[in-house]
Amino acid sequence: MRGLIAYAFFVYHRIAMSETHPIDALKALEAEAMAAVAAAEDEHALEDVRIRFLGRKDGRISAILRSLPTLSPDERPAVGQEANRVKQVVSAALDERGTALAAPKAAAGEDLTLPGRHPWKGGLHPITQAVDEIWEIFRDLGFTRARGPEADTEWYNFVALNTPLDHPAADEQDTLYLVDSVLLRSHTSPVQMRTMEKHEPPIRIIAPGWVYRRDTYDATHTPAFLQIEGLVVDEGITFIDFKATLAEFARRYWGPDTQVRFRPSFFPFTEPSAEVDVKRFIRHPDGSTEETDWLEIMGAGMVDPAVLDNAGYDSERYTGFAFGMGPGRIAKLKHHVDDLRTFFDNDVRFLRQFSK
Ligand code: 2U9
Repeated sequence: MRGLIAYAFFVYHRIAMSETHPIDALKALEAEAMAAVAAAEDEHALEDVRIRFLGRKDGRISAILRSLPTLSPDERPAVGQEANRVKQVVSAALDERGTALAAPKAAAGEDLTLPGRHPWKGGLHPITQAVDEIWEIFRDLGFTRARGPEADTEWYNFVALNTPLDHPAADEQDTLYLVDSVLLRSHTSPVQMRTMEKHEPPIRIIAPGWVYRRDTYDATHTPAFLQIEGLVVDEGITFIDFKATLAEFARRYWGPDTQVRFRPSFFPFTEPSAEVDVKRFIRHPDGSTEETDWLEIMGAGMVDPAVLDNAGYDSERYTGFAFGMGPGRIAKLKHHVDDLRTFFDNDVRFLRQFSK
């Protein structure tokens, strides 16, 4: 009886061993892998097959190669050789199938060597970029940024700024009134008035923001637009500070070769007043330099003493200068855009050209 049990165990063991003999297991695995390669319908499925059989961590052929050290020394060389052969055969089949699957795409005109497409993630609007660049230059010159309400009173928007309500600039036809004597600011100047009321000199501020006018929408006007104004008030501020600061700004924005010109003008809140023009010298990649016409970039002037008095400052002691510009106009000049409306049509094919 004992002998019988021992014999049965011996036979069972032989069968079990022969079924799991590594060489046989490898042959079965080879057949299985080749069938899986042939059945893979696309590149993703093919990659799954590669990982399942040849993956370094969990690949089944790799597992057998890794188990070589556990085999007896006389079995090891044959199993090792067979495992490497299967690995090569399956690997070659994978490559061949990969090429076959890619062929129709290449034939259809897809260049598989091109870099991948990256969806555009958006960017800052060109006028916002102009606001940022202008602000950063004045920040570097020691200015701080100020803000105020977009709905304000006639006093802050006009009267305090030396602009009587019967002045053409205060015409109801040009201003968006909300209720009696309250309006949408037509410039950012009320911000400077309010800042002066709250703070003693020295004042060095930049006030960027939206302003509103009853303008028709055309190539040079939009009823809502961004403005950047600046104000400097202190003891001993002269016309030299005024010219030097604005010329320095112009050269930092338009380039060190830029020429600056101050033309006499008139604004109710400044005296004397000037319009500032620049002449750009654009260097082209071929080495040539293009000299532009004179371009008007801003209005400016020494703050009228009456405005300083309205803010509660002693106009005998303090002087200052102020300036205002439209970043929409600046962006137009910079990018050679001739119609302001293209900035607001929100056609991303146009706008994305300006995002970095
Ligand atoms: C205070 C005192 C003075 C601000 C100024 C201009 C000249 C000017 C225009 C440029 C183009 C407006 O956007 S635009 O249409 N601005 O020409 N602005 S001086 O003067 C001030 C402001 C506040 C208290």
